[in-house]
Amino acid sequence: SQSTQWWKDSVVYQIYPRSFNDSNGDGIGDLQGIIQKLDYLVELGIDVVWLSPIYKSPNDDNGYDISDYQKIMDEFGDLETWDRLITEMHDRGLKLVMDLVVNHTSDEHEWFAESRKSKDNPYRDYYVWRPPNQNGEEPNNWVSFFSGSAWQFDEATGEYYLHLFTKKQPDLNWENPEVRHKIYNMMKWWLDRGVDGFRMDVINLISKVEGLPDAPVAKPEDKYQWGSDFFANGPRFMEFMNEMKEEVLDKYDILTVGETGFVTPEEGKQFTNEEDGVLSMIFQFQHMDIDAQPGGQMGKWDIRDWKLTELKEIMSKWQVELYNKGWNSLFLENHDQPRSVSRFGDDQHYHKESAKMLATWLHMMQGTPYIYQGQELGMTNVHFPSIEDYRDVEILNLWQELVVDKGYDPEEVLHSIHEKGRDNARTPMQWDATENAGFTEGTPWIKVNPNFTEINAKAALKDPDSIFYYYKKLIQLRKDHNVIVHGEYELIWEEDQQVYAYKRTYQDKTLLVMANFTRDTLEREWPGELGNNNSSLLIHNYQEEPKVKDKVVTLRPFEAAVYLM
Ligand code: ISL
Ligand code: CA
Repeated sequence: SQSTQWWKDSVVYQIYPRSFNDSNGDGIGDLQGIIQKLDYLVELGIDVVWLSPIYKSPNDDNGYDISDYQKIMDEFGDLETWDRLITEMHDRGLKLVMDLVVNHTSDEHEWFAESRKSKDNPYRDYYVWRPPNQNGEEPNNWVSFFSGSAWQFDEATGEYYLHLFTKKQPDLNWENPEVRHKIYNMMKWWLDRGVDGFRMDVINLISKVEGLPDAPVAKPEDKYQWGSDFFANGPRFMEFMNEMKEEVLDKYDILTVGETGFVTPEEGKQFTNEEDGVLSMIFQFQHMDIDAQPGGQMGKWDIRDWKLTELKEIMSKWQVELYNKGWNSLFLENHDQPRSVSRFGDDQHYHKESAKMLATWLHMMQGTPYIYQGQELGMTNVHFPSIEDYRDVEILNLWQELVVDKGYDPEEVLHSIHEKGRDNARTPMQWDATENAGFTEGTPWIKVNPNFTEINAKAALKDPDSIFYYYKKLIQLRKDHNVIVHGEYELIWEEDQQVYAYKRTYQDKTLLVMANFTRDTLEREWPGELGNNNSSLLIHNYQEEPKVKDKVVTLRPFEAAVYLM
């Protein structure tokens, strides 16, 4: 492999183009809008941009339903603008990672248009078709990620097709070598055009268990059941990935990150180790599930209390097990998740403090950090008063199933949407305090969070104490101190339910990270063996330095501090 592993000391910034910056007033963010903001990203200091899908799409799932992999979505621009974008990025030393969505296509992709025509169409086998079962119903009982059956009946041929996501996102049949090779060729086409890597959407769902068996009935009251045992990390997953690696990935010096839910650190090691792994790194989701009921996708709406020790266990397991054996990615937000300051911090009374604390805690760990657009401003969840204000297909399907079909209390469902809905991450980027937060001169496709008058980029750039400049400093620290990239992780104060503290060690350097996850002021005994006088305070999130006296450290609400010794 040609890899120089430049991605190990990089910081990635994720752009959700629809909500980033609108250059022509149609209310939808676009490629030209991104070009206009590249200097903002340079100022922040990030190295890589991961761009959520920009391919041609009818937007049933905002571009995660692709109808042509080699064209640009009309609303976003065209290939010429894209070429300009990547050139402008490379000129500024920024790399571009594209989203690769190949578990499924749009039903409007020409492969599917052909496939559904007849049982003997040459494209029939590009997708997963099955006849109805003996009762004339769906071939199995799998529930879709976005509510309802994972199967859709198609009149033309009297068969069902599989769609793990919406019915406009039919699953590709990876068992078919022709499908795989068309995908590899498409990947090469983009790589030859200059892209620096791929974020691979739900990549570990591509291999399904033969026979597509019924899922175990975990919820007898429901018609459809959670079938991830039969489609996550399936039997041929590694075989397909090795093929992709040989035919495509190994030929380029790129960053690859697999979006892989349902994985253990064991699997993480298998996928990302340097000898025979297949990806630079993966996104694991165990820490994102911490506030959800277990047992499948619907559980995410059922918010559960969690303990700091549970978070410690999850993060530490990944930090320790992948050390020198694989590579982590570090994230608290993306376009599918609520805003971290609202979820894990306090977006009211300790907005700045808790946003900075979370950033410190995450960025000092081992792995490649990802910042989701607006996270560097401390953008928060939005509480739209009505379902009419929401746009996300997952939210709309949930509402249909729970409120319309099953008669749940709308207020309760709306509450869950406020806490966990994906649109929390998709409100327009808050650039300034002018109308529509400076995102568009027209009507935005989704409403702006009303707090844009206070939380916005322009204000942050004027305030030396802003969350933005704090992120900038964290990114710079990673460049200045090897121990942040390479240090071995060790959890300290294991049982502590309020402070998350850990060490990183590399060669003769030790980093000590302390993060108060509560609204209380706490006193802790300064960790003995670290308490020498040569320690320097690298970064902290209050104006005044943390108080360390007589071997006791006082941590104010959401205070974070990092010492180097
Ligand atoms: O959104 C989630 C939580 O509600 C996740 O379960 C998400 O559905 C899952 O991580 C897969 O996400 C990816 O593929 C989906 C797309 O809708 C998401 O935006 C994408 O990140 C289908 O392509
Ligand atoms: Ca636009």
